[in-house]
Amino acid sequence: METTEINLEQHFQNKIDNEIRIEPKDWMPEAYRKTLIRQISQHAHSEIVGMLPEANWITRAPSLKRKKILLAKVQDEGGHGLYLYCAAETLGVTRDETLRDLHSGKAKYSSIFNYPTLTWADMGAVGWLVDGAAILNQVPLCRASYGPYARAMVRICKEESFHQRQGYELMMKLAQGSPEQKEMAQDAFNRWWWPTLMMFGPRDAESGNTEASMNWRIKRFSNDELRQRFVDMTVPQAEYLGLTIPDPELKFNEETGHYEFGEIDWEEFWNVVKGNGMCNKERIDVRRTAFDEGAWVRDAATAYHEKRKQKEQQKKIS
Ligand code: FAQ
Repeated sequence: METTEINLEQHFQNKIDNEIRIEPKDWMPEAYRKTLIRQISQHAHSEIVGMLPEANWITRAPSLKRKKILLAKVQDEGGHGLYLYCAAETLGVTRDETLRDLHSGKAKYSSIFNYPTLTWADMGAVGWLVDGAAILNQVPLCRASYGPYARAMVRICKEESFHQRQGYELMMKLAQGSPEQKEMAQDAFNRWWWPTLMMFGPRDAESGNTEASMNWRIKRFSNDELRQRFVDMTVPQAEYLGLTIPDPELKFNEETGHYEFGEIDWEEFWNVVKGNGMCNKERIDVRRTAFDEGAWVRDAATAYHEKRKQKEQQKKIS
């Protein structure tokens, strides 16, 4: 490494260690830039693919109020995707490139969105559990070292908090409803519990990116730390709803003050990540179709931009 590069790297790491944000025009090591592009674009893809399992239920929501809530939530997720694609663009990658990687299956997105939403209770379970897990993972990202990512996360977390609450409220209504409604809530809980624990990523021992991401203060907590936090937070919430946690090994450890839980099916996790989950193919097909069918909007926006540019040039000449 050249002396100037060592100095630049030292200066960069000093900024990180002193909690000074890195901004798009600042020097940064290539590996830092690449890891941010990887994480931010995967995060953006998760948001827009994450719209699909819930969008399936908009037309079937049981009341106008629930329909409005669900519509607003799904729209928020589209917005989160946009902020995150913009944040990724500040690192020198185009939106076309990131989307191409999603459509070709090269880019990952969260495993959780490859599970089907079978009943209305799934809308409660997704909001309560999936958004609950997302908040735990994302609040620390508001302090990520890269400015555009951290700032995008502030607004995203505020909206996720509303998403989590509406999910819990929906579950509460079902859990306090008729025996059939309670059974529906329990069934959704049973199906979403384990996939939600997988959202936090592989065990720390198998998490290849954590060490570097923590040194760069992109990640503040490891996958296992956040997963444990989620279990500790969610078990009392489930108890309040009168639902049973689908894990016979779950028990509270008085000494550590934490819940111990059963083994996650890591084979299932990696299978879903590799593209073989229940809905992987369907999700990507829908995204590709939406992209192709939206080509006319992008063409119209480009043509309008060109027209405006020409008009401005003509004004300058005359
Ligand atoms: N699914 O070394 P690590 C949401 C991959 S947004 C698929 O531990 P890292 C909002 C990982 O990419 C949910 N792949 O990786 C919403 C890596 O592969 P690579 C998304 C996974 O980055 C709610 C490999 O495994 N949230 O829910 C998963 O240090 C409701 C090794 O893993 C974010 O993206 C997984 N679950 O830690 C929307 C938050 N886990 O890239 C709609 C930002 C790991 O080396 C409805 N991201 N992999 O080929 C992060 O915090 C991190 O990237 C982690 C993974 C924690 C996800």
